[in-house]
Amino acid sequence: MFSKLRKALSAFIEHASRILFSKKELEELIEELKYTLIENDVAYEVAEKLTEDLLLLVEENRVRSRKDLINALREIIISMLKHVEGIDIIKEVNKHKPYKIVFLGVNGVGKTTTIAKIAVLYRDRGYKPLMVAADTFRAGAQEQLRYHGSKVGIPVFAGKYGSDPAAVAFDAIVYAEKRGYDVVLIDTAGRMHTDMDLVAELKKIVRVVKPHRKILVVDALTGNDAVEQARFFNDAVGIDAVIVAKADAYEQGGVPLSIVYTINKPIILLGIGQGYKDIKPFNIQEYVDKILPVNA
Ligand SMILES: Nc1nc2c(ncn2[C@@H]2O[C@H](COP(=O)(O)OP(=O)(O)OP(=O)(O)O)[C@@H](O)[C@H]2O)c(=O)[nH]1
Ligand SMILES: [Mg+2]
Repeated sequence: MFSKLRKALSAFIEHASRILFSKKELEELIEELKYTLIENDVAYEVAEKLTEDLLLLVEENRVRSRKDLINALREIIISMLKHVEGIDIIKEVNKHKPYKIVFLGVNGVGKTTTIAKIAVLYRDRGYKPLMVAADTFRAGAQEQLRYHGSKVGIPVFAGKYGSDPAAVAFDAIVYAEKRGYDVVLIDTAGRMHTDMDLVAELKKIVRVVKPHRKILVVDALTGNDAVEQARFFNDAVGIDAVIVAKADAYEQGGVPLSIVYTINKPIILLGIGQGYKDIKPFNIQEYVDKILPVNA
């Protein structure tokens, strides 16, 4: 996980540590670092901000050793991630009943699997989740959610194919209220994010459902595209948080940092495999520890 970014940053640190006495050479190396970061899925504006902040510290003579360099990078990256407040979708359940989440994302990113994983998280903590198949368009979409539901033993609410997804979601909420469900997890259609009909449909679902949270799922392996999707969905519908799926198979590493910095929304969870337990909280410290070498 994230090993290429770590390799790139480590190589930079080793090289830079040897030329700390020459500000000019160091500045050139930092400029090179910008492009290495971009190659590892760090969005352009993020790579630019990171290297500019580092240059500033160099100019202020605050980078005099390898240790300073690692500390500087660590602080810069943490501050880019920390200016966004996290949210806890487990704790929030206690504030609303039912607690409603609409999941968004383009096709194939891992949305349905992620919803099943989250339903399991809630169930394991003693809550009663309901999963809702609000994709009434794509053949197989409802069966997929039903399949996961039967695997994990969590109920699924589905409507008829061709019916209005917003109406299905609305009926699901009425159903959940009557039967005492704590959480309603709504799976939406995942056509391409450039599809304006889809945006209209998602807006309608949001209007009707009035979700407590709108969560975007992205596939880490799509790199910069994941960052673009985050930007697109945030502009079009507005999102509260992001889940990065397939982090287990992802080596470049720049996607989490880029998403948080570009759209100013937290990453709450990482998908780390195909099993139903393969999900974990995104932790800023852990992420930084993974992409930077040890400070020794
Ligand atoms: N390695 C890995 N695979 C994952 C992860 N999450 C999902 N997948 C796999 O990604 C594939 C697509 O997952 P789905 O959940 O069907 O994706 P979706 O976004 O619902 O796709 P559509 O409904 O077809 O648009 C499946 O083979 C999942 O097992 C993850 O965190 N890690
Ligand atoms: Mg799906």
